[in-house]
Amino acid sequence: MTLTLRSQLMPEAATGPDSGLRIRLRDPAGVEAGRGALEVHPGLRALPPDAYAEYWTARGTPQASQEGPLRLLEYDEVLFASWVGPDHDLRTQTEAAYRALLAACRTRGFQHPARIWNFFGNIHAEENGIERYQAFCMGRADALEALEIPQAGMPAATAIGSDQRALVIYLIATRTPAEPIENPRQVSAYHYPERYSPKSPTFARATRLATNDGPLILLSGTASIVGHESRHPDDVVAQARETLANLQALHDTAGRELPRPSWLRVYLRHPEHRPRVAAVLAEHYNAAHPGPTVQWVRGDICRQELLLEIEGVHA
Ligand code: 3EB
Repeated sequence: MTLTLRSQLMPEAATGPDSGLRIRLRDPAGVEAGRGALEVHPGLRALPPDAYAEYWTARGTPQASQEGPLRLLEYDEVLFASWVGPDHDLRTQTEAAYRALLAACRTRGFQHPARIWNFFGNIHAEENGIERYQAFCMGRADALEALEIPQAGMPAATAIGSDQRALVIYLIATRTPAEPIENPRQVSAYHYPERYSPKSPTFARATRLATNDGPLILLSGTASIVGHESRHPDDVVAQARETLANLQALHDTAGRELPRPSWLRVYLRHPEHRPRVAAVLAEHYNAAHPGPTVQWVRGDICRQELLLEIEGVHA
């Protein structure tokens, strides 16, 4: 049986589906649950004027549950899960979060994480002698190793520095595996040389799910990285173009016949870069009618020199 999974970025003022997973970029970081909905606030700041809420809906009557910092919303073929906890001693916290999240998924028969988002504060600060992004990567890698998640089973992912002191993780898991997609322009993150992190980031560049509405492509956060190296350190326009070239290469690899992106989220280190990046996006997607809905967010990208990152969904 194919699964039903739909994703939408809707104006905040509009009435969205009343059940499913909702993401609202709002302070403080946290989760609201109840009435068949799981609402996650990653603690990021959306850039005005437009305000969107992200909705994920699935088929069936949802079953909500909670185990400490873990919240779960289970549908027939899809499980949404979230974790909100402290982000000090990030390696330990991340490992605990991933172990708890993935164990809860497995117990319910959802062995395959297809997409996961990670947010925590002070991403470039040092902790126990390493940068906190590296500490996060180590905790995550430890948990995936312990749970024996193979490279072919890695989810698409986002990891962004927020302005809050909290670890917020949420994910989408399925009973049957999503198909990972790697980018021919980029070294797979799990093969990055050690200098980026003593234990490599463990994610796929994108994952593909077959749904009742057709193929769904879940794009990981994508930046101006070619091979494993950051490109155009001081040039936000060139970074935007390189990032779009990466997204185009992913689309070409997944299959050109697949749908275009329906929505994108752009994380900007410096909000004042928005008009310049928006011009690059407009140029790139101007042939698409309608082009993707775009949400703009203030966030720190995992490498200091990277000024933006783009994630999204093709549907
Ligand atoms: C990169 O390509 C940019 O560690 O989960 C993008 C998406 C990035 C996910 C993660 C990191 C992660 O390496 C950074």
